[in-house]
This record gives sequence, structure tokens and C-alpha cells, in this order.
Amino acid sequence: EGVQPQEYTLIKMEVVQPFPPKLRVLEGRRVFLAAATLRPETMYGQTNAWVLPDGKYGAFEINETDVFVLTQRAALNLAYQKYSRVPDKPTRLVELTGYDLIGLQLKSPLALNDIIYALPMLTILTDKGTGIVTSVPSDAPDDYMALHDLKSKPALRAKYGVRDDWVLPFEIVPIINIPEFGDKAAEKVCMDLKIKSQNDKEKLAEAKRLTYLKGFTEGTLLVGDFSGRKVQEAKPLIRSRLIETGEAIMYSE
Ligand code: A2H
Repeated sequence: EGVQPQEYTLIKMEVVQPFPPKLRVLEGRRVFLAAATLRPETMYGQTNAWVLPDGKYGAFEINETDVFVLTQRAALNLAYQKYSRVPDKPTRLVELTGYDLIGLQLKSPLALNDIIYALPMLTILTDKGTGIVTSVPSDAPDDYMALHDLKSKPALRAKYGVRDDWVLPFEIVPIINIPEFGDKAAEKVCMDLKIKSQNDKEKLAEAKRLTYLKGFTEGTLLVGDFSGRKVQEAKPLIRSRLIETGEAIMYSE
């Protein structure tokens, strides 16, 4: 963890009923994968959620109606931030691994795709954010490469029990124009740098640096209520709106 606290937005990705056997005890409640993002203005372009197959997660009771799926570590941080500023012990209703989450159907705020799926990503860190990441392959190089890996490697899909229809129909959704990189900045930068897979860490770090900086300073939104506005202006407005509508909450660590 860095010296500066990192301010994330937790996006509430709602799990669509009926639930698979592992989650059936939660039926009747609203269950969300809680994804930590630094780019709330990109939520229009979500194509899936990412989970770490071997990662340990839990379904934690947040209030009478809502349940969040995230790491235990994040649940504790959240309890500390949300309630009374005293480390409270959040109630874990179900113990889960990433394998239990792969294939969940989700409805996510602002996403132009009505339904998206939880899919495996092998580079997720469990000591950062919530261990759940929402995927925006138009603007996030990690997301673009991980989705590209799943699309281009049937054996990888088979290994994690990923069905073709959870992946293949999902195209990159152009949401932000960056003059230098076009409307699918992550794809362009990954191609320019000849990145081979989600495990190509050094090149992905460079790709992230390039797209993150230019996206923020020079990007313009192409969709949604803030279409035509600069990313810099739209970002805090979109974040506030997501929080006001209860579709997201603040989270820092
Ligand atoms: B970002 P930082 Cl469009 N493991 O959200 C790996 N990556 C994680 C993570 C974890 N446990 N938790 C969050 N992240 C990702 C959107 C996005 C993000 C875009 C572009 C860049 C970008 C859609 N994915 O991040 O180390 C999340 O992906 C570029 C770094 O705290 C989160 O924001 O700076 C970002 O990494 C947080 O990374």
C-alpha cells in the first residue's frame, strides 16, 4: 500500500437471480460484486467483471437488504469507514473463491451492456481494492489483454469453465476519444507495444501509464449524459451521481 491513501469508487455490480447453488442461501437479498475503480467515468464501457480464480472472497452483510462480495480485508476496511469509525466485525454469510463467482450474471451501473459476466483474471492482487475488478477493455490495458486472452484461447476458457457466450459476444465499447489514440485507446496502445498477454507485466505498466495520463488530460466522453465533456470535468460529476443514486460508494485504503 502506498503512502497516500487511494480513493476508489466501489461499483455495485448486481448479481442477477436465480443464484447458483453456492449463493442460494442469499436468495431474497440484493447481492453485489463490489468492484474498486479509479475510473468511474468509464463505467459505460463495462464488458465483464474480473475475479481471481484462486482468490478468497466472502459474501458480507452490509445492511438488512444488501450483501457485498469482496475480500475479507476490504470488508473490514469498509466496516471501519462506513460504521461508527470503530473496526466492526462484518458478518460473513458465505465463504467463496473466485471459481464460485465465474459465470455470475451481473447488471452494472451505467454499462451499455445490459448483462455482463464474471470472468477469470490471473493478475488480480488480493491486497488491493476489493479483489473484484470491473472490466473496461476500451480504456484499461489490463482488461483489454485479459479479455483478448480469453477470446483467443479456447483452452483458457475451458480451463476455467468459461462458456463461449460469456465472452465472445462482448465487443469493445468505444466510450472515450483520445486524440492520439482514438476511441479504443487500450487496444491501440497494446497493439503498438506488441503486448502478448495479460502476463506481460512490464509492457502493460507502460501501456497503463500512457493511456491513464492521456485519457485524463485529453480524453473526451463519447456516450452518456456527459457526452462531449472532457474526462477531467466529467469524472467527479459521474462519481457524485453514482454515489447519490446508491449505485456506488466511496472507499479508500
Ligand atoms: B481501474 P491502483 Cl478504464 N488487482 O478501473 C488488480 N487491479 C485492480 C485491483 C486489484 N485488486 N483493484 C482494482 N484494480 C484496477 C477501470 C480502469 C482502471 C480503467 C483504466 C485504468 C485503470 C476499469 N478496470 O486502472 O494500483 C482497477 O482498474 C489503471 C491503474 O490502485 C482500478 O481502476 O492505481 C485500478 O486497477 C487501481 O489501481
